[in-house]
Amino acid sequence: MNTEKKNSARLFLAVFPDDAVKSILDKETTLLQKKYPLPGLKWTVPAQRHLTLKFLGDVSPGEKERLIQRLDALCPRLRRPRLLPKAYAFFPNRRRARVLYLGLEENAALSALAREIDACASECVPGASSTPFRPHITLARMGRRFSGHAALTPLAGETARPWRQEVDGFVLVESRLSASGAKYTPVHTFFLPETK
Ligand code: 3AM
Repeated sequence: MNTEKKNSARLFLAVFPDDAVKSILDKETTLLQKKYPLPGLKWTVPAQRHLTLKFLGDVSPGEKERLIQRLDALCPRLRRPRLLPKAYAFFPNRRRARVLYLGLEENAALSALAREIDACASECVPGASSTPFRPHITLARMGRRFSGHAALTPLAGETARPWRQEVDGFVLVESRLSASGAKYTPVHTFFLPETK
């Protein structure tokens, strides 16, 4: 294995909720946990909840440095979008759900931010995943043996308690996988200019 490959890190770009939103998500998720105490439903921990803007996969040190430089240079030309919650839903669908998430509103500013980041990231990290952008915050994951899909039916499409967050930046995060789940470490923060 060459050194670049050996030193690569599993990275993604994400927006983390601010403290007010974190607290709302925490309260809402606690209510859901009480309402749906289903075995095999693994709830995300509050500090890890985020909106993924772009999953990059394994990134070499050289690619990482180039990406940070390019995104830092791009940020002053980007706009701050708003995050607004929509409804609870499932990936890939309710019957075969592997993920329970809170869907976010797909407004033009948020799509534009994701598009600009995607273009820049794909150029700097040619092997980056090309999964379409579906703004969401993952709340729980289902293990292979999870059998509570029918019990979760009432939650599909249920609208969430409203909140809003202006996105003033985003973070490059390293994800280390282990048997006890993923551990996230922030690598670099990118700042978006104030809206005039
Ligand atoms: O929790 P969310 O869905 O926002 O699902 C993974 C998680 O996003 C996603 O990247 C985030 C941090 O791990 N992810 C993991 N592997 C992926 C892949 N191969 C992936 N997204 C696309 N392709």
